Amino acid sequence: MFKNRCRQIHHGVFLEIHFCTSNKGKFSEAEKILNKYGVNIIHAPLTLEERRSESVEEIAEGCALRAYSILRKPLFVEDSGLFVPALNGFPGAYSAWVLGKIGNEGILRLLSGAKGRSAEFRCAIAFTEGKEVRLFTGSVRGRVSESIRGNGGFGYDPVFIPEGGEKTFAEAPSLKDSLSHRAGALQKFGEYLSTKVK
Ligand code: ITT
Repeated sequence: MFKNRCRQIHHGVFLEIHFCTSNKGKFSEAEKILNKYGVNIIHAPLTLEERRSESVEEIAEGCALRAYSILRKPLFVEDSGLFVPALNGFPGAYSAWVLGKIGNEGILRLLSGAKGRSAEFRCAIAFTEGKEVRLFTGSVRGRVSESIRGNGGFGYDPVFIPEGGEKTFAEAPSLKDSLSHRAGALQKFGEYLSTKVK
């Protein structure tokens, strides 16, 4: 079924894949990028239990298989997190939980007086049609700002400044669209989907 849908791209019809996520911000970023590759994504707002791991790849892989057991359709999930070396990689795989508990204010508090403010966003997309799981990863380096700035984006965007810049992702959403961890992984995923139809 998936292959038939892929072939339809040649006749101007979009390929459709479900994106299982509870995060609307992730969904709209993915939609913008994958549309450029002729892929139409359908939002499946599932909240999937995540396995305990430090690795976004492992978490995404487990979630993809769990989601497939529910949906039984070609789908992808995405796990991401903010890794801060001065905090030994925290919040990392616990990013969603930490944001809910202490917010960006809490991250700034944890870093007051820290030796460095460097940080990295990592993202892993896991795609499955039921059997194997394919992974596509992306990352972006930068630093945690001194204050919360900007209204765009979501999550940690108001405190993350990408390398070489001065504005947070929340202050420069179009910059985020081109160089974020998610953009990197989505571009690789889009390329893969394009080659599948050739
Ligand atoms: P899922 O249903 O897709 O799991 P989630 O929001 O729980 O949605 P994760 O488990 O991957 O997502 O947790 C990632 C956390 O890191 C979450 O709090 C996000 O808000 C945050 N995050 C991820 N990508 C981000 C980005 O591009 N900008 C800012 N914060 C981000």
